[in-house]
Amino acid sequence: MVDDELPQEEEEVVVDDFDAVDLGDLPDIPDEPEDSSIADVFGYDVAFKIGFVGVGHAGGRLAETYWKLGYRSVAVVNTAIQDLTPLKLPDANKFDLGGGGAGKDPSIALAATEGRDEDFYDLFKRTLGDDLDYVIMCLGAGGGTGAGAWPAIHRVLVRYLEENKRPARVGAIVALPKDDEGTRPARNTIETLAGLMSGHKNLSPFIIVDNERVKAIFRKTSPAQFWAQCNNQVCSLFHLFNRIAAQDSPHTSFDRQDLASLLDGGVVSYGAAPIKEYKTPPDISKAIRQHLAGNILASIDLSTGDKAGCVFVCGKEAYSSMDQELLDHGFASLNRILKAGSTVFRGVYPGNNPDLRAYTMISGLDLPRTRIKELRRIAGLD
Ligand SMILES: Nc1nc2c(ncn2[C@@H]2O[C@H](COP(=O)(O)OP(=O)(O)OP(=O)(O)O)[C@@H](O)[C@H]2O)c(=O)[nH]1
Ligand SMILES: [Mg+2]
Repeated sequence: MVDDELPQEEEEVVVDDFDAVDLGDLPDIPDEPEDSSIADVFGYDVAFKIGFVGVGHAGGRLAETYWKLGYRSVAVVNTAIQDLTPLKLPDANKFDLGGGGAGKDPSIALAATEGRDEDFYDLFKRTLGDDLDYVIMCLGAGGGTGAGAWPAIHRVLVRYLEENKRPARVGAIVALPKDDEGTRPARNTIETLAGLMSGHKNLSPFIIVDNERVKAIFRKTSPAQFWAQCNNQVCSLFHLFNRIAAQDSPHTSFDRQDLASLLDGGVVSYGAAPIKEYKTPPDISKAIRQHLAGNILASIDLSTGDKAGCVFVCGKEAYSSMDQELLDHGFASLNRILKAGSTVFRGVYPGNNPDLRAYTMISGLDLPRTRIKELRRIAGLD
């Protein structure tokens, strides 16, 4: 090192005559804007900050399930205090519209929301925080409260996000009734779906749970566990995508942008397939197809989808010994299931699971037309 590159010792500056300039009374400097974000409690990163607003009994339980997973931007609204009380959420996150329930009549809940916009706004301010990437409304389409109160919740959520300079990305998780619930829930559902799809709401992601399939899949579950297990399946799988998209893989990462493309694509469906045998290409593609077709989300023609994410989580043995071409075949098989020209976002992660698992989300789907037809018939509309 040459001499003039050596650090120079700083010369001490001595101020012996200090003449202050007269600037009058200096205005107060405002404090840093208050940080009103609400921290989730996962202990690991997630890709997006997501808030959940549950409306009605089903919606409240779905939102509570997200709270149990570690999300903290959660609010629930009901017309029946008796449905709010059992939810394991702080009282500040619950909002009672009053009236003791809507008795499966959405017009009662709609009337109960009139003039309550500012109450909803305050609830969102108190419970959701201001740094949200998405907010998802959760509701049962066949009841009275969820079906009647969601339009006001949606309207105020959009305003809340806009005023907080957040993208107005609002999605929905909607539960369809079982056949044996009868005419009224079926009719409410048809009207609710029509409302959710009308105008330029662009609800995204739009997740449709079919309770007729829940009934079939959880038929051996005790009544005490029934809704908890069903809701947990829907919510924990969705959450897993949010978690995976924040993790780097030494192989192929499914990233935040990939997940955003799927969540912004409208109607989505997702499934998880454990793949015990992975010797031949069909072992992989068949497992993926079966689990997308046999889960509790409403059955949708997958060939209407235009984007998918497929993440393989490989146990040690699979990661170190299986042929890479099997995974490539799995990705390619999804491309063939979807609309021509579709995109499949890929992820391959080494995991602690003993087997191989495929987690798949498909987006840009049509509505579950066959199920809607059945519900129209039950509603006496066809
Ligand atoms: N997936 C799911 N569906 C549910 C759950 N609870 C109720 N449902 C379904 O939701 C519909 C009834 O909606 P509720 O949420 O109970 O009704 P509500 O919105 O509270 O309306 P009212 O009780 O009429 O005031 C039915 O079709 C049920 O099958 C749940 O926890 N999960
Ligand atoms: Mg209710």
